[in-house]
Amino acid sequence: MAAVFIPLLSEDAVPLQEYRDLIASLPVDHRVVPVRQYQGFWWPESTLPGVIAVQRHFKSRPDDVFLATYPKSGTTWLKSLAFAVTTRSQYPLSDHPLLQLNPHQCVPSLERMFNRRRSSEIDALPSPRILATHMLHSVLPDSIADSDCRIVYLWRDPKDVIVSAWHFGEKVLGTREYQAEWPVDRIAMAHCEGISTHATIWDHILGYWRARVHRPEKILFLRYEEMLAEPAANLKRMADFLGCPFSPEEEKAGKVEEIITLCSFKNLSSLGINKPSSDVTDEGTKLQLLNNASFFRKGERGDWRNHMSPEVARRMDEMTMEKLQGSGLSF
Ligand code: PAP
Repeated sequence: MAAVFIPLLSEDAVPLQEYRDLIASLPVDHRVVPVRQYQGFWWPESTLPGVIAVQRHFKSRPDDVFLATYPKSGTTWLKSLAFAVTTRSQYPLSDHPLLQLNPHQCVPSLERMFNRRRSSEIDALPSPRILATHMLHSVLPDSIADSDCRIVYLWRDPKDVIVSAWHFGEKVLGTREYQAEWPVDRIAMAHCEGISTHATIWDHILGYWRARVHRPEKILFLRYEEMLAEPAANLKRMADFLGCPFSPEEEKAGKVEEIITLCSFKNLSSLGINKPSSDVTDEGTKLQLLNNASFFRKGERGDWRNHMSPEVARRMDEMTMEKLQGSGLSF
């Protein structure tokens, strides 16, 4: 697989204006950040122009690879691993772009690039491209959903997703008042009632899972907790799926472990580029307040225990069981 490499570019600060009237006509909710209801789901208002633009204008290529995630499910990690695995013959791991760039600068987020009027850079990428998306499967343009493109879907314990999003929310909003007004338990319970952005975590997972049932060879399901527990086996699965399996020589030379170490939370979060002082590029209006360090917090499983009451955690688990029941996907 060829290199996919997005160099650092100056950020265009003016978001897409084209769909302003359409978006202004959609139902709105201002309780946390402004969200609009579009095609049956609530979306952060700031990301919606990019979603609509992708639906209307994105042209996939048969050999595109999409990394699909619900926000805060391990996107940054998945981007780094997929990028490192597919470009390993181009870059020595000792002098790798991931040592100089945040993973979000190596693998572009589709709707963000469209939102920032940078879709021409996506068009200019050499094939095969690696692109990321938080869009639900049901709102993907037909050019992706009905295509031969491969999709790697990463999911994570919804309780930890909520906790991670809660911490991130404070950074996005730049205020501790948010955390006070919306404690984790309140966000989790709202989520159980279907009040969320990007659909609920369960609907997001199930959308891709059901699509996978129809074309299992094209959609790979990975789980954050399993990747933490068995990184080598899961990395090899991903490499096989992406058409660049590790050779016996590479395995013997320790290439799998080297990539795992390069992309580990410990390593990436310790790099200068991912320290709080580094500027982030390529974010929507709200996210301009962020810097690269915002994508690294703990990188563990089970942090929900420190933030969620046992009753609410039980409710979340019940929801997970109920939603996944009969799907063939086990929690
Ligand atoms: P995004 O969807 O906005 O891009 P995403 O990367 O999915 O964010 O979520 C960040 C989470 O992934 C953080 O989890 P936490 O809040 O529970 O700690 C972050 O720490 C974790 N993360 C980032 N990089 C890694 C990594 N290399 N290994 C494991 N977890 C990671």
